[in-house]
Amino acid sequence: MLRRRFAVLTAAMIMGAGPALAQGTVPIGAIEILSGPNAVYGVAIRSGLELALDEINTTGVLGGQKLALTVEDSAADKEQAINAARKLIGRDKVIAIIGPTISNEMFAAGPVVNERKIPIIGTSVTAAGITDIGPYVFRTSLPEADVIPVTLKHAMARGVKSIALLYANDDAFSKSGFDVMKAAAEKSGLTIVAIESFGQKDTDFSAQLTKIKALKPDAIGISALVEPISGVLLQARQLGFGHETLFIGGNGSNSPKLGEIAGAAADGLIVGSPWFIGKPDPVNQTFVADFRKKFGRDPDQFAAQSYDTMKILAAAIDRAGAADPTKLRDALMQTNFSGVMGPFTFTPHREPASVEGVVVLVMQGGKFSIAP
Ligand code: 1QQ
Repeated sequence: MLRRRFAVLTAAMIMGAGPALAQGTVPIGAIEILSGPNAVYGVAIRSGLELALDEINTTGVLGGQKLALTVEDSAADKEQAINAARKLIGRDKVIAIIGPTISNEMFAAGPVVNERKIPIIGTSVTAAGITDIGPYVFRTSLPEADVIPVTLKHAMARGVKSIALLYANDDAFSKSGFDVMKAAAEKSGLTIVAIESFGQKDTDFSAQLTKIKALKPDAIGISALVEPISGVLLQARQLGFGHETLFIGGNGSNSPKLGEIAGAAADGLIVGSPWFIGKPDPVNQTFVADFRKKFGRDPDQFAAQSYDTMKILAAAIDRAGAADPTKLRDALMQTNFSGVMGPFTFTPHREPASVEGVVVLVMQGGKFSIAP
């Protein structure tokens, strides 16, 4: 008995088994922002992944193996995102990676993962060009190019004819979202009265806002992450912008954090989203109830997207029939899933195929509801 145990131990040691994975687990990784001002996105995403994992691991994948998820913090830093990818691939031998949280990080870490031929799936990245990184890069989040035109159409139906654009010029998502806003505004015949930019760490936007105020646009489109957008809104109210000006956000403002930081200054802002907490279908209502039960708070769009993505990944692992990244890539291409976001398939370029579910939301009292 003793001898046998010794033999097992030695074999494990000879094989160099490091911090060994439990037998019969399938290692997967996630790279998310869990610290710093943008942690609100990554923490929501991690929660969605965990809730989906609970459900998946009641039966497991590949005939009963558990999915073992390792989440690395990228802190919104490109180098840290790259290191996280290397760790997950080299140390944890993951067969797929979910994340990173923001486009800036994906443009840095995506090429590293793609080169190793490991599927990587963004659940929140919306800049143009993400899946151009390579054939192993997928996303389940709708690009801004699919969402912003819907938001602008809604604004125009409410009588908006002129717009000023304001964006963070040192972040890939913010810049790309601005490009989309500008192109969509031009295409739909809106008059662009001003284009102003700032750095994402800036806290004083008064020069830009003062200029814009003198031009009296019907709307201001802001492309930035949640902290700078909140700062812009707070300062705009101080400078006397009232509700005669419609504030229009992009994906960065799809977080309840907007209301937490900006308070009433965010009231009235509209934003397009592929998901809404009040979606009445039973799949979504069960998700919302289960999420509240597990975490004691409401899910947001980012949690909904990651919840579906984990299930899309688990189903693809089963279809692949083995914990094999190349087979998994092919199996992901065959995705035909119905989740809290609605029906989901990938285009041949590994983007979400359907934009039908986009709704325009309005922020009021810290909560989003369907914009009237
Ligand atoms: C991107 C985004 C962010 C708002 C995700 C959190 O859309 O970086 O592409």
